[in-house]
Amino acid sequence: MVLTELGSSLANALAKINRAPKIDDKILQILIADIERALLGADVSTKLVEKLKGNIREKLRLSELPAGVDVKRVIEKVECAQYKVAIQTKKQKGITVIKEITSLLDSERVAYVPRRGKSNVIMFVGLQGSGKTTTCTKLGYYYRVRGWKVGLVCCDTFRAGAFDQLEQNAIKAKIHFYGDRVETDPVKIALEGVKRFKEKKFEIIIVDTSGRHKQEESLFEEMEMIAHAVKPDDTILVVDSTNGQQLEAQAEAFRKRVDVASVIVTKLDGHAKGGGALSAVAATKAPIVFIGVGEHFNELQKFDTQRFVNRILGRGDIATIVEDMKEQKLDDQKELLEKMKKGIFTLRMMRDQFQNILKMGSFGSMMQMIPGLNNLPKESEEASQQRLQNFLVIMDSMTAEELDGDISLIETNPARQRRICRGAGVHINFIRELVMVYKPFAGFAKNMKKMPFGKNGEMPKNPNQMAKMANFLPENVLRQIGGQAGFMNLMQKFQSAEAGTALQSMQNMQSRMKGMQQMAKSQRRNRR
Ligand SMILES: Nc1nc2c(ncn2[C@@H]2O[C@H](COP(=O)(O)OP(=O)(O)OP(=O)(O)O)[C@@H](O)[C@H]2O)c(=O)[nH]1
Ligand SMILES: [Mg+2]
Repeated sequence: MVLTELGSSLANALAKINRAPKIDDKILQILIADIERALLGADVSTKLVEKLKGNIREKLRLSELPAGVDVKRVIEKVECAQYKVAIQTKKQKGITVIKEITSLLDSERVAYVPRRGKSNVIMFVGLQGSGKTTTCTKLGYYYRVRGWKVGLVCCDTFRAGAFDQLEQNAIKAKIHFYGDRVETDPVKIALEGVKRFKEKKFEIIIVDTSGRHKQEESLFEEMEMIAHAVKPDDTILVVDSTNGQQLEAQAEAFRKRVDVASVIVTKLDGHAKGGGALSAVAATKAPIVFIGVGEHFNELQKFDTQRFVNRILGRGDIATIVEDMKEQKLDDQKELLEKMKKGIFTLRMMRDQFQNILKMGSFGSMMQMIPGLNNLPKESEEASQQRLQNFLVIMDSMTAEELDGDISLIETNPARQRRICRGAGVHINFIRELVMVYKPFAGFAKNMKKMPFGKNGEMPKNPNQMAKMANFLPENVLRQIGGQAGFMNLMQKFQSAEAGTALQSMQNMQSRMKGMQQMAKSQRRNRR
């Protein structure tokens, strides 16, 4: 998980404030010292930490706050209406502790946003091994699953095997690809690839370039020539987070030679010192647009500073889930709901839901966005994701009759089970597990008839009805999201993330959460 350690130390520091009976300067000093320790531990530069401390001390003067202001909220909240009033009366610049931490990662500049119906040429640059080729494919995949027409151009003629690497990635991610095994001039390839994709009205054209192990003149010259030839709309610098604070100098060096419009920071998965990398890049004022959190195509997360800080502090990020679902048109699940309300839930429906989960990004990154579920160990996330993939392969080798029929067709027929598993190339145990995961889903659908949904399938708004709804969740899921109160809080977040469609998203989430939980459960059972 990204920066889990930093997140939990900051959250602990803030929790101390909440526990303190009275907030005075001494408590504030302790908070500042705790924050300093946490940030330095995550490799954030001393210079930036000193600046942050100075800002908090200078701008958060407890004695100057008007009477009646809730000091705890002032210290903690990202946006605090009460403090805004205080600011207006005192004519101070608004600052809270979390806002200060957020500003460490904020680059202020606005990044390029691709436009639909137009050819957006995006060129990737960066040092050798920073993750350019992997990230090109991840970004291509990101746009493809959102319905854009995507093409990849391989201009790396420097490293042997570069062509094959990108071609194979493109095939796996189902993205169009252009490259030339014979041509040695990267500029010619770039021109030809971009021209072809433009002619065919591709909307996202990604140009992968070669890297060098350090900032060499030959790398910069090649980069400049390609940029001059294809005139990219966006140039993305890819940097490896394991380089920590050094990234400030690296990003500056690239920006001197090409117009780096935005940055992607890779390899942030499980890297405790990523705070140094993110803050070093932000210090150059180039906006971070995505972060790489694993080697798979879906392990790319859109980067939004405030949402990111919320996420690492364990406050969840419902807004991103709702946005992702809308972008991928996963929020329109009327048909699914209608069927479930009639008590119908087939294996085909489960397969579609599992595919949706995988489209949303990695399992772990999605869990991180749900308050209360963001502390699962990495190992269990990976195992769950793998299990999900196995289930999909199994369901792919089923006939229509098996996918749409009663589960007893499979459950009571060992010969059928063997045939399906042979086709899928998995052990027979997996199908038994699949049946075990499926059954509670089907049971849940049967229960849905009794749930207090509105006329059009919407979630109840009335608190009593909401509480009733919470009782339909499995006990352990309910406990993890903080009981009835946690559930209601989550619902409200969905409602405010986007009224209307978000309610439906919540319903989808409910069934997904149940599925995840079942998987975690069967996993624990297997381990025993
Ligand atoms: N764990 C992890 N590994 C990553 C991530 N992004 C890239 N990698 C790995 O980093 C290694 C180098 O990635 P590439 O995409 O080949 O790097 P590159 O910048 O294209 O390298 P050159 O073409 O040689 O300049 C590969 O093993 C990738 O799988 C990430 O976000 N997390
Ligand atoms: Mg490469």
